Amino acid sequence: MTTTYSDIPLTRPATPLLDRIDSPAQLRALPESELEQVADELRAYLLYSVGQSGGHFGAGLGVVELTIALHYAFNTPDDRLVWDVGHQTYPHKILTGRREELLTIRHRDGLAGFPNRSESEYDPFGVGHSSTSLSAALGMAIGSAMDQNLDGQPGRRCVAVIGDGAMTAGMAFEAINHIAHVDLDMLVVLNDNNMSISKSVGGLATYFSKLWSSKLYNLFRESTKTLLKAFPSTSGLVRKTEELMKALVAPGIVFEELGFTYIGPIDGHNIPLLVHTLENLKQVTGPVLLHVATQKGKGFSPAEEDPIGYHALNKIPTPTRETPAPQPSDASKQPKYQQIFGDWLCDMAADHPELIAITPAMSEGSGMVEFAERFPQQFHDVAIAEQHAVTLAAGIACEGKKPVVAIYSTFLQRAYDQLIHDVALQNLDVLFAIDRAGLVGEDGATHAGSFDISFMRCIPNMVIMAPADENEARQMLYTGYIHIGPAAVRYPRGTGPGVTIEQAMTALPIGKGRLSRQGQQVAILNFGALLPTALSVGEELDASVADMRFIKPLDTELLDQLAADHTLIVTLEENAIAGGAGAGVSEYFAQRGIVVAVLHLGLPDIFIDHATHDAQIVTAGLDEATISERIKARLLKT
Ligand SMILES: Cc1ncc(C[n+]2csc(CCOP(=O)(O)OP(=O)(O)O)c2C)c(N)n1
Repeated sequence: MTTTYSDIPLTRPATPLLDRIDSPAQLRALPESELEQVADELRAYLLYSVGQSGGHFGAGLGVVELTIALHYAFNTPDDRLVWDVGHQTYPHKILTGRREELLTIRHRDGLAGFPNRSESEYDPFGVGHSSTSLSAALGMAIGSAMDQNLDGQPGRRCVAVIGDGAMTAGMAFEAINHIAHVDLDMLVVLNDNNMSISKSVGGLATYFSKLWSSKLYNLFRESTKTLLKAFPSTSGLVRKTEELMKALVAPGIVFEELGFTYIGPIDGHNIPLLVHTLENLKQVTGPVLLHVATQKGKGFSPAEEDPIGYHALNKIPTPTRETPAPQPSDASKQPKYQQIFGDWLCDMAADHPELIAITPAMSEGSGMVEFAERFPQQFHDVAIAEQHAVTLAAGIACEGKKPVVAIYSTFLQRAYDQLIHDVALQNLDVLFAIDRAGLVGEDGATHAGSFDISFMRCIPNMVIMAPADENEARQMLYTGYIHIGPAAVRYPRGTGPGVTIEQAMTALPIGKGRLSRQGQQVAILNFGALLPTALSVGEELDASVADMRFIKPLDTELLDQLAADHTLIVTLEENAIAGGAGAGVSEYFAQRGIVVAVLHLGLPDIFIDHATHDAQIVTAGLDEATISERIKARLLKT
């Protein structure tokens, strides 16, 4: 029985058994009868630790028992355990020698929020984006089979753990198709909690729900004890086991048809059942899919009741630590860019019935919850399916409607061909609201929106805008909406400088920037959210500062004028320098034969690890002091 907590401990709970587990081998040395206690202590420690550090929450709580059972049954790290997305791996990190460091998770120089190959040998695959686990684990299974053929030893087992949300992505389907074809030994654990970040949507979710509520599952639950007795846990009675398992397979199960041995659904919080099932599955050859039913937020009542709100948790602030008041993350009242987008969407939809908003499973993060409630007919959550989201928008645009694709910069990477081939090449009328542009802080490099300017700027027909403040964001969204053709507005995570937002919507002239400060000698050309920094540096150095607004088309008139009046042009953006907006400026000068000194400031050619956004900005050399130093140093050479 899982212990259910209702408070987050503010002092470290006693975890005598867990404290003795510094590696999965030590876990495996325990008698099975002690695993329930390990689960209780692990959950208590997880609650305490995430309360101290902040971080992903509900998904980890839901896989405490599954994580224990997997490490107990499999010989990790030799056997490969590949977690999908990786936001649920805090229990895995605790059991794999990172218990004490968990308090540093997502902090600078601390543990990463996701599995990371350079962090631990127990993390065989780095992750952060969803639905990669099946392909990666299949690749490992192929490698393992090759080694096995060489030395004749039994191969390493390869296990992928994938959520029902992640299972909705094209990549997962592609891998399932190929796994059946390759037909190697491989275990896929489907961790089905009926939740993505929001409620899981789509035909697959409905199908899983049917399996859950099927007579078969109830029968299975009731006869668990008998089944456990019948499962030989260590013997090699493969045939008997397979026959028994076949009996559990519902006729017509999709996965069976696709070439998997399908088992389940089984209770993902029942450790003995999990351990015995996994032990037995080791005897089964070929691809196996074990369907495990879990509850997101399990064992912490507020998260069980509100799994969406408790997907992640903010660190409990020190002054209030005496009064435990766990807050789901994003509880702050400050208007963020995400809210500005959501408000704009509602305001537009009220007058524009042709508006169709699309999200690939990120309606909360993208600020679309109110819109979804008020305009359900104009809202499509397509599940974790970025490629589909973009081509769906293209199709909608073909019918004279106006799709707005709300998508994080990092996840748009998945849909690059769709952006080029399906939208831009056909010059279709789609607006992209690109969220989390630039560095994103604690989620780290996997989630950074570092590349969208570079990868969009080279695509014909695109109009690309970057607001410097909240009001520009609103007006740019409107500008992109009424523009006919593909347009993108890229805005950062969190809050802006706090300017007044005009309710009235006014289209900006396409390809026109504005001079924010007139100075001399140096002109800082700012693209996007770093304008306040640019203005401070401008004050210090008496430099001109332009809010360029458009990355494409560039305001060439303004460029001509600034190049003529200044000795140094500095471009500033929170995007990779390589191929970024600054590169566009230099290309323009080169084409026109304008000779002027140019300094590009942006994200350097490295992946920037998790830390606060401010710390990441310092790492990138984009803080005020460093920018000022770099400009002064460059001036000395001009
Ligand atoms: C390609 C991609 N799109 C979106 C996300 C954002 N995201 C992180 S977790 C998550 C939900 C995953 O649901 P599921 O696989 O069921 O795992 P659970 O959280 O329920 O354990 C989403 C959409 C992502 N990580 N990667």
